[in-house]
Amino acid sequence: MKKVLTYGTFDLLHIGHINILQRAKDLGDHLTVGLSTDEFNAGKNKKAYHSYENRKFILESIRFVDQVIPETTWDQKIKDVVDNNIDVFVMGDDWEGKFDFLKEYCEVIYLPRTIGISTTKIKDDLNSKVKNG
Ligand code: C2G
Repeated sequence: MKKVLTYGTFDLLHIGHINILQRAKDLGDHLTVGLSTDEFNAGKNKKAYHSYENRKFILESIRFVDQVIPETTWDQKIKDVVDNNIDVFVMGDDWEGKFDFLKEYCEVIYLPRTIGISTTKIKDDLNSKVKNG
């Protein structure tokens, strides 16, 4: 069984998230998602709208996702790859090169981001609608 691993916050789930989850799953037979905890997000200066528990259940409801594990630190990836027998690590190309150290342990693939959508854009668009009516 070819196992794939990716990480993220996956807040306010949108097509960009679904696209990368689908493409990640298509690279193997099993997809594990390292989901950023609320505490870890604070370290990324991110405050997710949905709690970790809700983001986890939402991800587990997606047919491309087989397992969700917590992401609590930047330096858990090697252990996650080894402990979960991961063959392929996948991230969006906004992270291009940042995780090449994993190449010793598994294949590392950066996939093109989906243009025109992000959680930040959703929040900004909603805020401007509220302001401009
Ligand atoms: N993504 C994408 N296209 C978008 C938006 C996001 O392909 N339009 C991808 C990102 O590249 C990432 C994944 O969706 O691979 C999750 O994005 P975020 O939830 O924003 O995750 P991020 O804050 O990048 O956290 O240790 C890695 C970090 O946890 C990644």
